[in-house]
Amino acid sequence: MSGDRPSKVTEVSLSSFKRPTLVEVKGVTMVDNIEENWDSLWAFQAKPDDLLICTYPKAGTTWMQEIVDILQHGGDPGKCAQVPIFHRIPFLEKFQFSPTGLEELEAMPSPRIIKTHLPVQLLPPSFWEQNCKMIYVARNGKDTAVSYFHFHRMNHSLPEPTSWNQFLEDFLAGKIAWGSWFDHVRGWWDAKGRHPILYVFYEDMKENPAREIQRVAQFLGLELTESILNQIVQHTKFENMKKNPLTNYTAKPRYAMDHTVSPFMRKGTTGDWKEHFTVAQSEQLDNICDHLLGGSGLTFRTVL
Ligand code: PPS
Repeated sequence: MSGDRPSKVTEVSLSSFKRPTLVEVKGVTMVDNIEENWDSLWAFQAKPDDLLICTYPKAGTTWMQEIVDILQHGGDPGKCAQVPIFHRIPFLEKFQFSPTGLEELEAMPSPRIIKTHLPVQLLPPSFWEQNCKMIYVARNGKDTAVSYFHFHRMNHSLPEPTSWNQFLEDFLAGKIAWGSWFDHVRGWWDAKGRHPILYVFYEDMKENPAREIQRVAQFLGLELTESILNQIVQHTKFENMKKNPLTNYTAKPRYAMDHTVSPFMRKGTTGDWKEHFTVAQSEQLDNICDHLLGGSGLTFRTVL
């Protein structure tokens, strides 16, 4: 299977491809095609052995997807299906391209691994009813904002950003696709007390990938030998995933993602935000963190 086709048109070019607009879904800012398909998304029927990987965009989703897929295949990347990661683990709320995420999942045998960026209150209820396991990956807000800004530039499934300053203003106000980062990371943090959710930090994965992969394996009830663990660490290193066409998103057609504007696998570091934020912008984000995450026990590292 190659890249996706737009669901509504057959012939497209970079110039004619229409980026989505933003709308509100139950008070959360979303791309318009999610609102248009909301009823079928909400009615999604999860199965008890579905595993959900949830993130705010740009938190390290693809990294966790690749780790989990390899873990589920006995630690051998060669045993995973030789198709891009976005087909192996469908994106639940993908509606702009055909097949949609819902169609891909319908056709997929169990056990399924599913990717979503939905905030906790918008997750289809069947996931809770079926008591599905969930892995949530969170990344500090500053690096997330920078990564998301560059992703908006190259990914035509998102509105085109004007400037970094405007984008950050919208990010801080939660007026971007998938809503407020602050509400997202906190909502899923609070939910982990009531449900089998493994909460993982991108910064911890950078600091000690072996330790975090081991945590994921334990959560999934899998035992790992030292050599398999090392193999997974090597295979999922940023440099290796960046050059792997099955993980670097170059299999998407150029009308969907233009890697000449900014590569999907861009920097893969903690602290790149310092190249973008002014001191005032950094303090502003810190203050909102204090206000909105204060008292939750949830804290982020912005340098390693
Ligand atoms: S998406 O589109 O929301 O699913 O994107 P997501 O995969 O969550 O995030 C992309 C960012 O994660 C970085 N990345 C990695 N970092 C470290 N190690 C590995 N293996 C890795 N794989 C992906 C990717 O480079 C994006 O971050 P930035 O800061 O833009 O480089």
